[in-house]
Amino acid sequence: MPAVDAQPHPFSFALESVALLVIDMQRDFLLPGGFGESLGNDVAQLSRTIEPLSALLAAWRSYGLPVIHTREGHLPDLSDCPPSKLARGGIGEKGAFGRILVRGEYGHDIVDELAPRDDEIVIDKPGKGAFYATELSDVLEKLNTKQLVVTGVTTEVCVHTTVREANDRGFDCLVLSDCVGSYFPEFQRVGLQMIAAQGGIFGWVADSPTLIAALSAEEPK
Ligand code: TIU
Repeated sequence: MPAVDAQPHPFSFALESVALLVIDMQRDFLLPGGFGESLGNDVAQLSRTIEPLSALLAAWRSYGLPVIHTREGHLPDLSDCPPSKLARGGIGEKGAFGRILVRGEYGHDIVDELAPRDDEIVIDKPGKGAFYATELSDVLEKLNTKQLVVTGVTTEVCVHTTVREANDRGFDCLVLSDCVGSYFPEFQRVGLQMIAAQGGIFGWVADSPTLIAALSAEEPK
């Protein structure tokens, strides 16, 4: 059983019961000219995650382990978007990459470097958390998943919400510091601290080279 050197203590997982979650690595959050940047955000704080995440995906896929991607977005008629979210603006409006966070639009999809493979699961979610109003619980039950390695954007929004949801549902979550990103360096730092504080109040934190090294010591399943 691999054990990853992590905060606040080593994270152990079994190859038979672990899955990788890649949260919302969508063009509209990551690319210059997209929705995120149009809000005044520094997208370089997010795009620095693409390279380590690509390397992690290559290692993970070589072990045949499950990968689940998520995308935040809404139906074209926005019927699944709560009025409070709609009122804050942006969603459904015309952006540089199509209607913002609307399913089927170019900006809603995942960046080319991290494109899901045909055998990987893609969960479309209307909220910040990946469990709310999605099939994720059923998917994880079918996979017999007990532990999640969590990556993606943004650290303090969709990653945090999903990790909190997962923790409450009994999953152990390892969050990879170099594979999650926030537009705000302070939120990145504090967001990671919040996960591992108080004895790992809702998760563990390590970096991807440490996880890849632990994985490399194992035989593929
Ligand atoms: N995926 C995700 O985090 N959605 C957001 O809207 N994040 C922001 O930080 N805005």
